[in-house]
Amino acid sequence: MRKKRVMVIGPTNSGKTTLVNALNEYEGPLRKTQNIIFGKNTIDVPGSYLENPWMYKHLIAAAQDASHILILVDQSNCKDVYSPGFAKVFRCPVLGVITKVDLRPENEDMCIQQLKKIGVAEPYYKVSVPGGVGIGTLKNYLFTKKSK
Ligand SMILES: Nc1nc2c(ncn2[C@@H]2O[C@H](COP(=O)(O)OP(=O)(O)O)[C@@H](O)[C@H]2O)c(=O)[nH]1
Ligand SMILES: [Mg+2]
Repeated sequence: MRKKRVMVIGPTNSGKTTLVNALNEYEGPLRKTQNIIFGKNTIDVPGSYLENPWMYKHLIAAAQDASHILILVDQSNCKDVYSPGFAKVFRCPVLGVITKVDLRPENEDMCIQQLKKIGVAEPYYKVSVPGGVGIGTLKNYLFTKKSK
């Protein structure tokens, strides 16, 4: 079986590739994601898979290789592209992540409401990559082996 990775889902421009690079400790240039990119620890899914419900089958197929799913909501632009209850289709743990928390703090409540509507359980992780906020916490949670 393929190694399990963290799959990152979110609309175009919500900070998926930036977050994936931070989780992989990659500091090179950003490239727009046209296809699924398998990183060291991550699966970066193009926003179009989410924005077109007929492409959900690709998300669900890619999720077979996921240890966790991160569902991103962008605090700087919290347009609602998710179907209600979307998070419930996955078998592995789903975490809600609010990205770009350095921008538009007044949108925080709207982002939280959106994650609830999607069916993601709290607590939610708040991250800002340039601010270095929340990345360590998320990495610890995702990559630290828990004793069974
Ligand atoms: N201010 C701020 N900008 C961010 C943050 N994360 C990503 N961005 C910017 O948001 C834009 C889209 O990011 P990208 O990772 O390519 O989004 P993707 O389309 O979801 O993969 C880029 O210009 C990033 O530099 C963040 O935490 N704070
Ligand atoms: Mg991308």
